[in-house]
Amino acid sequence: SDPVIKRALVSVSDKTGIVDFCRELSAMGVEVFSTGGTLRTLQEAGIEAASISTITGFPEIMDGRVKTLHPKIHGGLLAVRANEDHVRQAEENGIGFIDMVVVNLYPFEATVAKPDVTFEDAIENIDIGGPSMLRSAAKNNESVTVVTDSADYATVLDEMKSNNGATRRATRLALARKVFELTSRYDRAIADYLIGAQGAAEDTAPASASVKLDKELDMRYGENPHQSAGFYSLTDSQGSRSFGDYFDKLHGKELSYNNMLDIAAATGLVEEFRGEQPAVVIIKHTNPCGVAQAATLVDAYRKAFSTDTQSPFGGIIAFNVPLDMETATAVDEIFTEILIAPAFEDGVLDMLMKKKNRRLVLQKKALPQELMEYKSTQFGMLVQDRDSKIVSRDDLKVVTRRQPTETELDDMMFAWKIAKHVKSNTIVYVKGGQTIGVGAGQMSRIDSAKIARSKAAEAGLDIKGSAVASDAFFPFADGLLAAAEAGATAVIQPGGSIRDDEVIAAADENNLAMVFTSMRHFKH
Ligand code: 93A
Repeated sequence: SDPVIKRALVSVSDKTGIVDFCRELSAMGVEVFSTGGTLRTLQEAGIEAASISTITGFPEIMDGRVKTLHPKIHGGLLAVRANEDHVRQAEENGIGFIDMVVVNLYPFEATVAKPDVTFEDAIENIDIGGPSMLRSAAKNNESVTVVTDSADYATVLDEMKSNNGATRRATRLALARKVFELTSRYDRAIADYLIGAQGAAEDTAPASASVKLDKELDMRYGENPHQSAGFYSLTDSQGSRSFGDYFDKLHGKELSYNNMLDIAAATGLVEEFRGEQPAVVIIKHTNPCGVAQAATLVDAYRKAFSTDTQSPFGGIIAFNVPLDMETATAVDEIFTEILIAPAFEDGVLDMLMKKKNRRLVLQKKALPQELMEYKSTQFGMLVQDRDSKIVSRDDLKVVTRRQPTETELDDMMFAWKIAKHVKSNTIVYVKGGQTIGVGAGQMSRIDSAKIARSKAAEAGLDIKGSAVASDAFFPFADGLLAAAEAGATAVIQPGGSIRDDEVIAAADENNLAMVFTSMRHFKH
């Protein structure tokens, strides 16, 4: 039969209705035990209640962090009444059964919703003892009634009155379910808050409350001639930024919608090589079709171009150092839409301006890595921090038996920087500071790998001894095996697949050197 409720623990932050509820419990002969604030409220209303400390024999300590966390409480809640051992152990340890728990929690969500909440305030409002009592009581719903919602006070009282001071099993089960729904929501809210705090600790800028857009450039059309378009400068919590702040178009036709996207892609990638030896980035439809670094800019250009001698036509080329005459002359042999450089050496502009349509763009300064990035959908705008992080050599974790050679490490780091700027799924083969094959934007990683390999073959480049980068982990060993078969000897990838063990074993079998970056670079 249903257990008669004799002893109740009452500990509530929200004291709504608690006085009336306990008055009735008391009238039915239920002994009420309470924590500090609740006890005061009840006693001030003239209700007979005792301190929880009379059960625990312990004071509330550490600013109330520890008030009900005690075996005399949890033993009293969790003991299975029908279990002889439990009953004996309760007796031996002076534990009395507790038949009812009335608890609502520290108002965590309301606290963190306050605009001026401090981190300390949020942390102090994580209730530990409350959920513990709720969960103990809910687990033992066979014998214990747990009430966490003041809306249930009346129902519970009515039932007790009509059922000899006991609740019914179905009611106890429903109340127990309510507890676990509450505590899972509660923990979710805490985790979400900590995700935000973690972002702040990692120094990522919070998204602005509002963004203002102002038309900066008219465009003849959008992605296609039947779409109208314009370019807007923006102002957000980080200040204002516009195309004109960073770039000067020195020559050529007006910039198009697609040009702007390609300029963003080209400068994003070339900036990875700022301050390093000369680097050249050739972009087509926002993806790099050739990237290289060399002792001279003209060599870097020749190497980048050799990756793919078809796609650069009508492409965009960006340089990390001033554009010199020798390189400009080499570039002039093919038709390109835009050349972007941090400076143009003497005479170079005059020479390049002979082609009327080719746009020449000066990048006046670097785009700050901490700028937030916007991307629009038909239904609103997405805001995120730039993918400004890149691992250093020290961050790489070698997971294979074979350590990478210095040359392999150089190529892996180079490939990784490029992979970050290629649309996912991304596979990039690199050898000797030059892209050998780039596989971009495929729905399957394997297809990207196939494309990268066939691009290398088409360009007549030797893929043997190359390093391969993958923007996200290889889910299975097959992608890695394909790279090994193609001739790659070193692999750089984030790692983190549940099949990493298989992937590593496959790498070892093929004598590959593989490193994990623990950071992926999806690009959509
Ligand atoms: O700080 S706690 O996590 N430590 C505890 O041991 C504990 N026991 C109950 N918070 C604890 N409580 C919570 O105190 C209850 O969940 C309730 O929200 C609140 C009631 O405190 P008072 O009766 O002092 O107002």
